[in-house]
Amino acid sequence: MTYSRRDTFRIGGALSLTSMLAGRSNAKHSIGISQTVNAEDTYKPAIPDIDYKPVITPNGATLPFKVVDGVKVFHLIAEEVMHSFADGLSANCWGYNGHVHGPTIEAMEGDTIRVYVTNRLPAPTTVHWHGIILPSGMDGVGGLNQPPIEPEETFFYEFKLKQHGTFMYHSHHDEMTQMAMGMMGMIVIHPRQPANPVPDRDYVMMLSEWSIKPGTHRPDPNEMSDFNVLTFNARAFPGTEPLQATLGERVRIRFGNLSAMDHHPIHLHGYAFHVTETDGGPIPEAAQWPETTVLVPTGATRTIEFVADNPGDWAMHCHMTHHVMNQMGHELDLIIGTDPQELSKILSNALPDNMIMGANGMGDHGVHIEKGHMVIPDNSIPMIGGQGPMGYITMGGMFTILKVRSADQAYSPDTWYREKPHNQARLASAEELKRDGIYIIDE
Ligand SMILES: [Cu+2]
Repeated sequence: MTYSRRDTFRIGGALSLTSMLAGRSNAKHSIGISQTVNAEDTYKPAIPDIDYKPVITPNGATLPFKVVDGVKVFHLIAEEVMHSFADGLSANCWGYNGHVHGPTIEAMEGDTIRVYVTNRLPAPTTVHWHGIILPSGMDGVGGLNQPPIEPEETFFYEFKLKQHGTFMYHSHHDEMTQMAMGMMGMIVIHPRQPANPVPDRDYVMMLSEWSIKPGTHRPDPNEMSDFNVLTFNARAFPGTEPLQATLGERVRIRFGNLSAMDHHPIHLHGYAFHVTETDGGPIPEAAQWPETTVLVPTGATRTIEFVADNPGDWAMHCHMTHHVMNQMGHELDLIIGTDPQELSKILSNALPDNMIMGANGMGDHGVHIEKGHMVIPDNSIPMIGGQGPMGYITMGGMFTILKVRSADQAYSPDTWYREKPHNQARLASAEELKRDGIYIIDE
C-alpha cells in the first residue's frame, strides 16, 4: 500500500490543510537530498497511524510523546534496569524508561521535538542525537556542548527535525562505560514526502555487544575484544522475537550499530535486498545495489528493503561466526578430532565428574545443557541455542528468524513454516542413490 499525503488529509480531518500545503510548497532540498524541510517551515506535529505508519521495534518499545503548543514533548529517564537477554540470563544494565535499549524515538521530518532527560543513574550522563543535524548546543557531548547531567537533574533539549531517515541516540559522557551498560536507542524520522513506496512492515534493529561473565549480573565495560553476548535489540537468540511478513509485502529493516568494537555483516537468507539509506541520508535508486549481507559499521545505520515474495522461515544473523554464540569461552584448547573417551580417562583421576565436549565441535553443547547433562553457572546461557521444527538450532547471539507466510496462513511467533514435501531436504533413499549412480563406500 502506498501511503500518500492525500490519505493524510482524508484520514486526519482535524489537521490543517492550509498549513500542510504551505509547508509542502516551501519544501526544497536545502542541504543534501535527505533534507526537504526549511527551518522556517511550520508543520503540524505528525501523528502516528495518521501521518505515518509506525515502525516496529521487536523486543522493544516506542517512546510515547505529547504535543504542547505544536511541539512534540518526550521524556527520557536514564536509569538502572534489570534486563533479560534470553531465558536464563539477565543483568543489571543502564537504559531508559525501564527498557534496554531505550525506546525508539519516532517522529516526522518538520516536527520540532523537545526531549527532557532525567538522570536517575548514580553517575553523570548526557544524550547525543547521532546523525541528527541540529544546533551545536543540542549535540550532547559532555563538556563540549553541555555540562553533564548530574544525578537527579533533568535537562532540556529541543530541535527541529530537518531531515528524515534512521538515526540513534546514546550517552556521550563516559561512553565506554555507559554504552557498554546499554545506554542507546534508535531514532526514526519519517519523510514528509515519501520517495519510495511506504513499506508494509518497518522494523528497527539495534545491534550491540556485551561482556557478561557467566554467573555475574552486570555487563563489564572494561572488555575490549572478547564480547560474549551479541544482541539484536538487546536480546540474544533464542530470546529474539521473530520478524513477520505476509507474502507480497514490502519490508524495511533499519539496522543501527552501536557496538563497542565490532562491525556486523547481517545476512538474510532467502532474499536479495537493496540498501536504501544510511544515517547520512537516502541512497538514490540508481546507486543502490543488491546484497544478501549488509555490513553495518559501528556508529552507523543501514536500511534495507525487499518484497517478501519467498515464503518460509528465514534465518537473519550476523555472519561473524563468534557473534552467533552465547557466552562461550573463546580461549578453549582445540580438541576437534580427539577421542573424548581417552581424554576423559586421563582426566578422571583429577576430575572424576569431567565431561569432555567439543571433540566433534560445539553443536551438541546446547542440547547437553538443556537435558541437564552438564551443570552451568547460575545466570548464564553458555552456547544455548533454540528448539526448531527440525531439531535443535545451534545458534545464539545475533540470530533471529524472518517468518514469511501467505495471507491465508495464520501467523504466530511460535509456529513454523510448513514446507511442501517436494521442497523439503531429507535423507536420500537407497533407490535414489542407485538411480543416480551415487555409491557410498563404507571405509
Ligand atoms: Cu557480528
